[in-house]
This record gives sequence, structure tokens and C-alpha cells, in this order.
Amino acid sequence: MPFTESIHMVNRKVQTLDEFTIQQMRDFPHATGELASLLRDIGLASKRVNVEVNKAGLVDILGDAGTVNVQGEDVKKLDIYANNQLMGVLKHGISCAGIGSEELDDFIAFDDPVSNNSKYVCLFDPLDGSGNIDVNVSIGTIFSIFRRVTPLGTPVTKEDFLQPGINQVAAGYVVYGSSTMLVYGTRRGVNGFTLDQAIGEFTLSNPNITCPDHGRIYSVNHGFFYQYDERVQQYITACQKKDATNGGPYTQRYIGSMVADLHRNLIKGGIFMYPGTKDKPNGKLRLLYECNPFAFIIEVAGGKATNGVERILDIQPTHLHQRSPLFAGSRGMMEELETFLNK
Ligand code: AHM
Ligand code: MG
Repeated sequence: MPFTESIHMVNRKVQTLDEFTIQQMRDFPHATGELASLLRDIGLASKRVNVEVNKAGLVDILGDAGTVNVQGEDVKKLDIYANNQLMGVLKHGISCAGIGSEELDDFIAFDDPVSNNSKYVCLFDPLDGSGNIDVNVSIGTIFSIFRRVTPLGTPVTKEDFLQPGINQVAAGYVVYGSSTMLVYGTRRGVNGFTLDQAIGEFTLSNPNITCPDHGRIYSVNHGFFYQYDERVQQYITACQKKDATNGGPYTQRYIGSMVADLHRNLIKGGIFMYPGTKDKPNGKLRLLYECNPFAFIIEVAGGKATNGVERILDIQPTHLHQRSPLFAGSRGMMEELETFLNK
């Protein structure tokens, strides 16, 4: 067989997360490779978490760890495991100067000579939807990456973490579902990688994800319907009344695991809502660990994300664990929602 023919037969379709991020870097001659290395570290931690999540039913890792997190919620053992894995790889990697986590009271400045010279900080919800572990429903890891604002060579401070979401350099999530997927976005686009368990690599499966302008899925906790603002109730009712004459019918899907709910709506088109309630006007979701990263991804993919009044990415955070209502999804559906909210 001639050499040229055999070379064409080497059909190299598989692109790993590492290869992809390194290739992206080539377009930036001044890139140092720190972001690629940070994403690799997050990928590594999530592969370890994935192994434990997959055997959650088998080992004694279920149930409450007997502590209460800073939000006053019971902490499951896997939350702690995931938190420690992320903390560990990021501390020992070369690209992260400090972290903030939904599971930690305060941020951590790694404060060693290598970390102090790293330009990024990372915020994460190590295991979102952990109430679903016991019942084998999809859960996820969410992360958000900022360039530090304090000078290189010094330990990071709270200022580095309290940046508006618009400053995110990258954000992403890992969904531990029927397959495990890592999706991350930079300003250049959103790409999805499915974990090939056989070789232990995230491989590019969903290049250039865009959120359809219109969808037919609305996701909200109906149980709180009468606790929502009247205008939100009116929008939900309008969703229920959709039929073939006005872009419907709509379908309601709500797993109670925002990574899974938002992932599905991102791919298929839809709207996700976690509004404030009478008891909790700021809702449940955390601005820094949950709303910002998803708002960034959805916007880069062409959708919109607001707190009902303003763009999520424009909010100047005042404290690490602050909560925010979240409305996010397909642009057209968000614009329709806004006609109700602006009444
Ligand atoms: P968690 O961070 O404690 O896991 O809570 C966040 C989760 C989201 O994934 C999900 O969208 C929401 O809580 C569901 O809450 P509710 O049951 O109130 O609808
Ligand atoms: Mg969470």
C-alpha cells in the first residue's frame, strides 16, 4: 500500500481536552499556558470525583458527613471529597493562586512562592445537587475562573474573588450523568468533552455549543409557585398556555440539579428559573459559585441570564456566599419573560 494512502487511513478524530486547550493557546502568542494547565487540573479532579460518584451506591460514602456547611445545609461526604480533590489539585498545580468554594467559609490564598505567582483564582461548587446522590440522579461540579486583580508575587485577597462575572476568563461545569461531560466556555466559545472511560480522557464531543434562540422547555420548581412574584407566576402560566398557535406547547422539566437542568436547556433550548420567593427574596443559588459561571456560558453560547432586574454578569458581588435569583436560557424565551417582568 502506498505511503500516502496509509497516512490517510489514520483517521484522527479524537481530540482530548488537553490537546484542545493547547491548540486554542496557539492563537495567542503571549499565552503562558496557565489557563490550559488550570483546566487540566480541574479535569483531573473531576475524573477522581467521577470515580467516587459512580460507586456512591456501593461504598459508605453516602449520607451526611455530620457537619453543616456555611449555608446551613447538611454536607454529604461526597461534597467534602469533591471539595478536597479540587483544592488539592489546584493547590499543587502551577496556575491557581487561591480558591473560593461553596463548601468553605472563606477563600483560601495558597500563599506559596509558586501560587503567589499564578495569575488565576478559581471559585467552585464542588458537587452541586448533592441531595440527589442518594437517588442516583445527575449531579455536577461548577467552576469559574478569574484573572487576579492584585499584583503577582503577593498572596491573593478577597478583592480577587469579589469580581463581577463579566470578568470571568473561563467558566464551566462537569455533569455526572448518563455519561460524564465537561463543558467549558471562554469568550471564544463553549465546547463540550465527554469522558471516554476506557482511556480516562475527556474528548471533544460537542464543539461550539450554541443555545438555540427558542426552545420549548421551561424549568422551575412549581412547588414554590405561590411564593413567586406575581409577574413570574404570570410568565409560568403563559408557558403552560402555549400551544401550536403561539410557539408551543411547552414542556416542563426540572430535575432539581441545576447542572443537569441547565445543560439540557443549553443544548435543546429552554429557560431555567430559580426566582426569589416570599421567604427567600434572593432565591437559593449562589452568585459566585452557581449563577456567574452559568450566566457566562449561556451568554457566550448566545443566550441571556439575569436576576430578573439586571444582567447576572454585571452584578458587583459584596460577599462570597451571596445568593441571587437566576433566569437563564434561550434569548427569545428570556425576552418573552422580560415582557412580563417589566410590567
Ligand atoms: P446545592 O448547591 O445545595 O446542591 O443546591 C443547589 C441545587 C441546584 O442544583 C438546583 O437547581 C436547586 O438546588 C434545586 O433546589 P429546589 O429543590 O429548591 O428547587
Ligand atoms: Mg450548589
